[in-house]
Amino acid sequence: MGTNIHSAFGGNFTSNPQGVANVLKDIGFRYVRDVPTTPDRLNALTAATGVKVCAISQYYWYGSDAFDTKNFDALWTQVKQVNNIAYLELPNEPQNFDDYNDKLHAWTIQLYQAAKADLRLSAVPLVASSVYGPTPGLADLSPYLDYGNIHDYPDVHNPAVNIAVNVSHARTVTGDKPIIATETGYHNAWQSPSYFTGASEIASAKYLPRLYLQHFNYGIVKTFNYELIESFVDDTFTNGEAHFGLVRTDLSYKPAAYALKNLISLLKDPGPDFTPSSLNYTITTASPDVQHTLLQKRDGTFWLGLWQNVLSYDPAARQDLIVPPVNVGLSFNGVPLVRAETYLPTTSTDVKNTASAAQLVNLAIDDQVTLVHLRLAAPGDTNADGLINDADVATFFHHYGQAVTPNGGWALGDFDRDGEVGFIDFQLMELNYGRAQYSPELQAQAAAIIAASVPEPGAALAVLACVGLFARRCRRR
Ligand SMILES: [Ca+2]
Ligand SMILES: [Ca+2]
Repeated sequence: MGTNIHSAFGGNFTSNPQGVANVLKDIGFRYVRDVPTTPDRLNALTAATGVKVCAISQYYWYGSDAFDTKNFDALWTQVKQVNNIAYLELPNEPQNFDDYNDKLHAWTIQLYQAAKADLRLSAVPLVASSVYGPTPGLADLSPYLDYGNIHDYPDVHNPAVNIAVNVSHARTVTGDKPIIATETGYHNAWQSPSYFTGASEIASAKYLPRLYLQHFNYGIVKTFNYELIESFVDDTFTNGEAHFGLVRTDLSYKPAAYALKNLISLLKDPGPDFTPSSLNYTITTASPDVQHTLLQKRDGTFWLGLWQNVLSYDPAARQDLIVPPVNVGLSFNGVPLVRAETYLPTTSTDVKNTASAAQLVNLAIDDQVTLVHLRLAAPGDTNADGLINDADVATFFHHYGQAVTPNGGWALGDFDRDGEVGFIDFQLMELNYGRAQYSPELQAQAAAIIAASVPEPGAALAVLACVGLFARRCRRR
């Protein structure tokens, strides 16, 4: 998750750089996006926070001259001074300028060649410029680019409203390459005379977590909020450009800053990439508006975000809306939960509700994100107490060979849900016996055991042999 900054504009970046660093670290962003105009300010910020930079590769903001090749050498001199560059992005919204096409073509090729020739920057991926509408005239630049780019503004609407069309426009430039959203967000100029009146600060704190989760659902690999700090003071709340920030010009937090801080705090899982496993789950609700995002952490637990995809703010009446919660049931194909905890990150990281050793979780979902942390029972854990131990083994062997109902069978030992307590269930129990975590790797191994479960002649003999082996292992413990 990233955010946009404007270090070249001065403000807090010159008067209170430590304050800016503290805000970035406290919210938890790992990326910032900015022009490289003032490398010293960016380097001070990255040194203080560890954040990485998406460098908008243009020469300050002077119209299309910013990406006229006469200025390329000057831009490149700046880029080479910036530490911690994670992305080199082509110029910002070039279609604001009538003469953009030829200039952008020449600039893109020059940036590509300069980057590839630079020892430090040759592996840094290039991100396309964001575009307004289908832009096949830029498709020939795709070979130079690693990522597509969208600027995804929902205006006053639901967070998901423009994602699909923006992605389709980006794909006219970069085809099926992965997409980064280098800008998205809501402003809070609720007294703006224009149609784009923004949303209240309260509504933004509900919308932004939904927006990030929706981007994840659409496969967008990284999303940058626009922007970290309000651009200037506007006490009349009539100028949208002043009120996109998560924090005000005095660095005081708006509700959305807390919401994203809480979201990051609950969902972060730093470490190397891993391959998540799958979850067989059913969401039962009468509401057509309930949407969700499923995530997994390295410890094997799942995090399910749910919300109603409805307005939290009425832009015509300029007031917050009170959205009644709807009932939502969660179940897992007969697999019980060891524990479920719910959180409301818009306002807090505190646990709201818990359930233990349950087959079904009942939730009340409104227009803010509810995060449900799910620890499912691992195969072998008949009583869903989080341990696979001799008590489970005793239950399992007591029912070994029995036919059971699909939904009641787990507690008796039918861990692969095939209607009987059999050899595959034994293999699954042995896989997890004594282990503290049902990691994604173990979940993948369990799925492979089930996938390979074609009954063969001689299986009964194998069962007897393994039962003997397993019993010895149990005694040793
Ligand atoms: Ca157990
Ligand atoms: Ca079974």
